[in-house]
Amino acid sequence: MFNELTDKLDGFFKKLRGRGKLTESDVKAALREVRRILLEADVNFKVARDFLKRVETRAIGEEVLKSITPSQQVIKIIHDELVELLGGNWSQLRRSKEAPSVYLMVGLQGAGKTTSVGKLGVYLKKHGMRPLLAACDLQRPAAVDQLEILGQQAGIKVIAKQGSTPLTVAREAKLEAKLTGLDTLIVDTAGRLHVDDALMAELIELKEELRPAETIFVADGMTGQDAVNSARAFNEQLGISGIILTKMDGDARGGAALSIREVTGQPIRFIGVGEKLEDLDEFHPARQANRILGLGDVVSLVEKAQEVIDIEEAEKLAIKFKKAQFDLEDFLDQLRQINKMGPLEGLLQMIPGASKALKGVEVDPSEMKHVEAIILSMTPDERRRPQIINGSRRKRIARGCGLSVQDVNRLLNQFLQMKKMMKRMGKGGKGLPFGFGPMPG
Ligand SMILES: Nc1nc2c(ncn2[C@@H]2O[C@H](COP(=O)(O)OP(=O)(O)OP(=O)(O)O)[C@@H](O)[C@H]2O)c(=O)[nH]1
Ligand SMILES: [Mg+2]
Repeated sequence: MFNELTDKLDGFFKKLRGRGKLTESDVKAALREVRRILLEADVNFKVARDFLKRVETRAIGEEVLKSITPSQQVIKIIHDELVELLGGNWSQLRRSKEAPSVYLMVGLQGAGKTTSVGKLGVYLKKHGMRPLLAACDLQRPAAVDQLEILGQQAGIKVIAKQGSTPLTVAREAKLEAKLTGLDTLIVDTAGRLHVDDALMAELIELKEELRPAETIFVADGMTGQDAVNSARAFNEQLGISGIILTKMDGDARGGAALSIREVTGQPIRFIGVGEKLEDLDEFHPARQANRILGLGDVVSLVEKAQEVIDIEEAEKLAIKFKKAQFDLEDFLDQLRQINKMGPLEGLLQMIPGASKALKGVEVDPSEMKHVEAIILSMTPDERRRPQIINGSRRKRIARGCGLSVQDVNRLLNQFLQMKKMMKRMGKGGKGLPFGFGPMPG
């Protein structure tokens, strides 16, 4: 959904990462480029401007520009501000003290309300709720049929009454939920082509009657800034508490997703990613920001690495990698550092592309003791020049640490692979894991 935006930002970050040092004017120029990218993705003009002002204020700070990885830091700041822009933490739907908790679904015609009623029903059912659906769109006869079909597919009961009024159906549905012990009521409503007084009057009446736990604005993500503007209008006139952005599987440019929270002050709770009942995803700002920035979870990796990795050591190591002077002692040091950061597998998944590149050099943390024992059984000369470790030396090392020759062989293979990979990464200028290097100069 954010593919185009992600591609553009990715190209931009690659350029930025290639820089060793950054000056204030570098940062300003870089942010102008981000601004252009955001506007091309149809982000609201004012939202983009304010967002970049916040990023700039933080990025021009002393620590960032003087740090060893200024470009990484700038990217991290963009990421953090993006998470905030998208709403910070994802929060569960609110529940009412007294059952049923009512979710009133509102929005313009064709936005995806009825479909989303079904999807939300399926989602809540999966999460242990007992939902009931109410067909309160009585503008179009087909709307009731549509919801009844969705209810059948989802195995969820639908309250519907052709020829009645929305208010009557709503009242009946709420009573039915109470009487039958259903804890959740999701209410479909009619849409209009434009925000108009008649539509709002009907919705206000429904809202007063139902006192919903949430009033959810359903917006068509493909319509970009129109979705944002109607969300604002609904919020001002009716009051909404959350947003579902639909059709995010299509070629939505992402502008609505990036602007709607800031403009309305209300969070995106879910996104619709297809026409099927299961095609509803929770909208987690941090994950979405990672996706938009094409970062994998590199941000938490940088954070973790900063906590535990000795920067000076890492710098020295990076130079060794580049010159391929990396030996078994460095290998051991590196493994110890990595080990401090927690399970390796999880870490690798956070680095885009790394789990593939590092395949075969993964070390189970529980194997660390073995690795240490093997390397410590070697003479200092062997550790520095592993190529001298022949068959008889392997046997001696194995005996020394109480492990088998195969264990020693495996370790030496892992080492060679890591060395090869480091050399490649150093040459390609792609940067080493953890964002250290290749060092400038
Ligand atoms: N691809 C895709 N299509 C969707 C999504 N959500 C809804 N649609 C489609 O959009 C069209 C309109 O959806 P509805 O749920 O009927 O929209 P509505 O807001 O209830 O429309 P009205 O009742 O006429 O106001 C349907 O064809 C849905 O299948 C989505 O997340 N992805
Ligand atoms: Mg509908």
